[in-house]
Amino acid sequence: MRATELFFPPLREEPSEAETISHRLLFRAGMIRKTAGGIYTYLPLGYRVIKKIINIVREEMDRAGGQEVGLPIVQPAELWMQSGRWLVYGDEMFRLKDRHQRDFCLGPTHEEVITDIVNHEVHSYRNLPLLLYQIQNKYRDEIRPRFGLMRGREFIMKDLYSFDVDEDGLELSYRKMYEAYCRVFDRLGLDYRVVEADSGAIGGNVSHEFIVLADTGESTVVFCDTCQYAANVEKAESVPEPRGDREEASPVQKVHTPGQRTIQDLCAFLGLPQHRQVKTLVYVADGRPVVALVRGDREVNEIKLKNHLGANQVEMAGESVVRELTGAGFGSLGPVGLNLQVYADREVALMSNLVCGANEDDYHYINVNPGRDFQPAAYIDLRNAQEGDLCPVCREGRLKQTRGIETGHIFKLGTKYSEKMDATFLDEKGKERPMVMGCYGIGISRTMAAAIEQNYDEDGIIWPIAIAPFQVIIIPVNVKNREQMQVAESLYSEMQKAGLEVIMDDRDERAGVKFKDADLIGIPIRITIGPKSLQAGQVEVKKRWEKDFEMVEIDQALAKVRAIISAAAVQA
Ligand code: 9G3
Repeated sequence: MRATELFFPPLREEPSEAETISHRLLFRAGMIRKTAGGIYTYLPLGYRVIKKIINIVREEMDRAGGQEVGLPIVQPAELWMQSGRWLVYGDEMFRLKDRHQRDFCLGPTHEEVITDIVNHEVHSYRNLPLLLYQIQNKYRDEIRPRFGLMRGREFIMKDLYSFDVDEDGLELSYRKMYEAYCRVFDRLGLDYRVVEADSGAIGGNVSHEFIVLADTGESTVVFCDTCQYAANVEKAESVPEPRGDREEASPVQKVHTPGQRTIQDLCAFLGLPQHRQVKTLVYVADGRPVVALVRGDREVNEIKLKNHLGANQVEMAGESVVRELTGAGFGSLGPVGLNLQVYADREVALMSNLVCGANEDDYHYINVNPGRDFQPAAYIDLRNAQEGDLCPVCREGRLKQTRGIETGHIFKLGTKYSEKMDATFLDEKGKERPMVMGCYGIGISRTMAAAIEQNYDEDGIIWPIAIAPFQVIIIPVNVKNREQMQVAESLYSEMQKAGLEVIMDDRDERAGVKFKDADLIGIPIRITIGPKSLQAGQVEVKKRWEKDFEMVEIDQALAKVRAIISAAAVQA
């Protein structure tokens, strides 16, 4: 490819609404353009990266025994009614009507479609297990599409579905996929962690996320500094640890605390630390009010509350609802004398002489003791695990916290869909049984963005070699200099013949502009042909991820480039 022929509209200025580095750089490097909110066009350089990610994913799905299919994007509502999910996703689902006024949706995922196919076409245990996958656009009408490709409304996903005769079979398929995903992310050259994750509404209760580490990631993961435990904080189990400051229960006292609303206010006003207080939060779960209690220095984990209640929807109650239910506003709430369903984090049971709101504005209770002064409906794991917590698995190590981007998520689904979609098979005894399923996703377009979030510097993108749009860029400093162009052209054709992905920057531009664009786009290897180097019969070879460059004999350039590529490659 020659730069003068490449459809490459670089942006000199920063796109205004871009909030994350990958969004900015994908724009500036002429890789994507926004067609509508959350809807993007991939320009040639960007699409080359997408295709490379897809190829690696496809190879590893095939190696794991996956068979690629093409599933429809336009899905009939009937299938979603059969699974009972047509109304579950509300506005997030893109819906449309055909000319006969029949309801369809643009596929946000494909459990219903694939299970319907398997239901009609597979009837015997002899035809199982089956691993079917596709790589296709998905549609989800996010309320706030943001961060460019990271949270789009149309995005590219690889989704694979496994069908087995029983749980043991699912265990095998799940492990095969787990290992295939590790090979994918190793080959992509990304630093990732596999963490236990919440399964959400999809069903089943075992799932793992593949998190590409990046400080800008939306996912918070905790991992043990001693054993292998790692989990998304949505799922991570918290351990109630006694603080060793237990006291004899003193009599409750009601204290006038004018204008004291926050935990911090009360710390100062009462001279008591955060962990001697309790936070009382009112939620509405599927329309019913519930109260959550956690220690003052902790955060409520709403996913844990939702999972414990088996609720579809859990959201904070507004102040007016809170006032109606408790007689007080935020900041003065407490469990004492509250006739609502109260769930307390297990740590609260270990507290003594705690402080909480008196359910009366400007009044709090001190010396409140769980059991004596209030009885929660249950003590449950209700708080977010935090850095420094005891590890719930080895109970020796301490948890560390880091951030990242969820680029893969694999689930054990069990029979949830096969029962609803009647996907059954006859076992060897002729007995009809529901298939046991798993589903496995990789966000292709999100992975491209995540790769940048993890690999960039002040000059632009630093693509892992496996997914760079080109492996090598040849830059003649002065395209009007016959000698420089001669060497550039011969290296260009030599590398092309050697099967390398090489782009020649033959634009009549100042060298500085060419270097900046090469760094911005993130081409891993840059070969510069300039007057000084030619005098010595050499060219400059520079790796994008290093500061300095090497001088190499012209006839050694190809060998040098090959050595750099093979040193960086992870075996396929
Ligand atoms: C919907 C809408 C949004 C959704 C879903 C359905 C997420 C939905 C969960 C999954 C689970 C797995 C197969 C590949 C890996 C992920 N958002 N999920 O089911 F109708 Cl609007 O998609 N599916």
